[in-house]
Amino acid sequence: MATMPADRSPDSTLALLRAGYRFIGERCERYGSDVFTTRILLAPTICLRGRPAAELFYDTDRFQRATAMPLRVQRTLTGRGGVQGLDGPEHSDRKAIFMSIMTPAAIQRLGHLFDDEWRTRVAAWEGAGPVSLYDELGRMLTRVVCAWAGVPLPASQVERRTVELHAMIEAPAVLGPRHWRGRVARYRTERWLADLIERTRVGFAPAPAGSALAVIAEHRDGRGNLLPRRIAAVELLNVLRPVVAVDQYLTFAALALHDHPAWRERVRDDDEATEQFVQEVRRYYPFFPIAAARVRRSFDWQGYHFPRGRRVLLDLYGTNHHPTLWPQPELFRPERFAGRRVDPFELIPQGGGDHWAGHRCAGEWITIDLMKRAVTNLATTMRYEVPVQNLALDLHRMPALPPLGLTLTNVRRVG
Ligand code: HEM
Ligand code: MYR
Repeated sequence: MATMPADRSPDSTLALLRAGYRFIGERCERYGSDVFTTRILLAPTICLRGRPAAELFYDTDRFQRATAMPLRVQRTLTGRGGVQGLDGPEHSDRKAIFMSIMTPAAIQRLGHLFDDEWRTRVAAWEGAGPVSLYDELGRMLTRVVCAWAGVPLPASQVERRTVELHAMIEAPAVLGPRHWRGRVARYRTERWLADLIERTRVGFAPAPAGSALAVIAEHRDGRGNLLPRRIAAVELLNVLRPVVAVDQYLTFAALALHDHPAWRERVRDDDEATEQFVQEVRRYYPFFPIAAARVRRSFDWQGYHFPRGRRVLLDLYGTNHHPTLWPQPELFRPERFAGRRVDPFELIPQGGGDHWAGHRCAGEWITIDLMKRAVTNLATTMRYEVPVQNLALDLHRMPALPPLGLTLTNVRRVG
């Protein structure tokens, strides 16, 4: 058995938090290997990147999710007891809830709500001062996802809930106050939604049929039991929070249109070009950095031993920037997707493998649909200027928010 290249540092947790998106990639380049071992959270951890590694990582015979996610991520981003940490039949039962919500008709309904919201907001931006696109998109998506999911949200609560949902997304990989704000936000949001689930179940807050609220509140597992209400709240939050997180991709898409103005013309009335553009935004820009699992039973792979119980991290960002898969990965080139069939392990910003059988993101189609609508809206329904501002992304920060969220000025409606 070969010895895995090893990072010699006694513990690399802080190095990972500091290096951010390039942590695994830099070391792979240093060791000339897409597999290496290091110590994270004081325990030996195997890091992987690339297509073959992604195929391995999504093999549910070899990997499990139970106990894989660090507690600091569960207490902020994902919650505890939700779909992300389940395996086997329990995972299939829970995942089916999410996938049943993702029908083409439901995705279109969400899209129409988003387009309507966009029309209203562009009218408000016209003649107003500078617009912080990221902040606006956060509030827009909070309103839209709550309406779509059947969650009542008075206008006076939009700002507060947007701030809380953002706080959870910004917290998992930072130390200090930003981390603690995420924990508090999760506690408060789970309480809000657990209460709503309860009121829905007893008939005080009837949920529209087929909405995420109705489906999650009424779901019964294989034994006929309802989900405990705290778990139901975690799962409802697993719909609300990530839809709001799409605001980051929409901001990245606007940045990309600004940096590559020729694409503003190309995406007009051209669905294929819009799709290529959106796929390249998902590939190129940093968002969800790493997925985590544990070895379920010992096995050997590519001459290396993977012992039972070992934590394994798959570099999603690094796989999307792998030079063998994506020639000149640091260039933003949507045309690389023209005529290319992308298999389930190559482009993995939202995880790889199969949506139903594995942990691939349940919201991938929604994300792509909202991104296409945003690109079309930016390119066809409005004109605006992007004043001089710091638009550099900081790959050391996870997530790598645009520093001040992209300011637009002089917004005018067209069409
Ligand atoms: C899982 C990314 C949007 C719902 C995941 C995973 C990633 C991811 C990386 C984990 C994959 C793994 O563990 O192997 C993203 C990104 C998004 C996004 C970058 C863009 C903002 C959404 C949306 C929804 C959603 C819009 C709406 C419902 C979920 C759920 C899971 C998940 C429920 C858990 C799936 C499971 O464990 O089986 N997402 N996601 N995500 N995502 Fe997303
Ligand atoms: C969601 O809300 O589920 C989707 C988007 C979240 C993006 C969060 C990015 C930073 C996460 C670092 C976590 C490391 C996991 C091992």
